Amino acid sequence: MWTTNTTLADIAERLRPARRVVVLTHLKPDGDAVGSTISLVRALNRTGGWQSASAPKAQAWYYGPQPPWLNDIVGQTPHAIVSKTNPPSQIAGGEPDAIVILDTGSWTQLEPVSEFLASRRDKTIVVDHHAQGDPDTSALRYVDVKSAAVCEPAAELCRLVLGVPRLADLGKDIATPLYLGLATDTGWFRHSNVTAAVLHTAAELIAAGADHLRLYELLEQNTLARLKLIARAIESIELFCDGRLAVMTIAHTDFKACGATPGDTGGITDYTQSLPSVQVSALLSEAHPSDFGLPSDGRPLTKISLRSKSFEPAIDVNAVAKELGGGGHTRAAGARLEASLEETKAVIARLVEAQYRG
Ligand SMILES: [Mn+2]
Repeated sequence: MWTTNTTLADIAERLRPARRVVVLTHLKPDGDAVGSTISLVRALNRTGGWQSASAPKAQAWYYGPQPPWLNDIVGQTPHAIVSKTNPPSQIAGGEPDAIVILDTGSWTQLEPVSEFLASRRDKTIVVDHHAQGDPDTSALRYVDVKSAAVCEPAAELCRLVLGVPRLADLGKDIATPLYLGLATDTGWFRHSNVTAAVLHTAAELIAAGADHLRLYELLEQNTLARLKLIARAIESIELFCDGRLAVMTIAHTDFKACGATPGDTGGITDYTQSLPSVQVSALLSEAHPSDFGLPSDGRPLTKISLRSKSFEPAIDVNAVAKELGGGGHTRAAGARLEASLEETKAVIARLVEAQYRG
């Protein structure tokens, strides 16, 4: 069962005395993934103990397509990019005492590190806010599906690790990446997952000095390549289910023609969510197996991003994604399919239609 079996206080208790901690997250890290991992690494490295510049106590690892703002957020904080030529065995630099995975607990989101994790389950801790995950990834789990972002429990974990009374005491360097996760997973505090709790946490983080304006300007800027990609995505819009489902497609040739990368697709589903008749938005983009750490066998691969609005009858896009081996949240979910864009479009139209029929 994908449920909590520990407390944040217990996790903090285990991490504080650890000498070497590896902090992981999902493929293609987003604001919540980078924000939660970098803030925890910073908190752990502030706890002192055995560490030096060349061998820090904690480091974060990333894999899959990287967001363009990654280096701005990460700065000098210890981290590594896992790739075929830079595998975990090479980066680890010694056996970790603990491994923390934030913002996922699904093997499909952890492929580049799955071998590394498989033999280290006993020392692996997951903190997540997704409805699904694989229990055999980790010995200890803290799963809070009510959290809008994993940066909510991650903020509390940082507070406990540092032993400070309030989130406002975390310091700007930890508060800023945490705020990034809250802001991006809620669409800058607009989506249905906004709660009093997430706004309280955001307020505390701003009190701690979180540089919210710099984050907004950094995250919400476009490159010309991305703007051109958005134009192509909008050009591709097709409506299904009496106008309630909008599908956009991005082919390899679109990425190439625009000079864009898979990292440029974030937030594009919001455009069709602005159509009054549309309840479910799907963005289908042609992907390379290597984006997911998979070997290429020549078969087509399509990445699927799904969003749904909350008006009735609300559609659970997590249920749709689950049928394709993916997952996420009720209003935002994703999956990938070994099929062409056209085939995937037909599959999505059929699955969403089935949701309406109940
Ligand atoms: Mn998240």
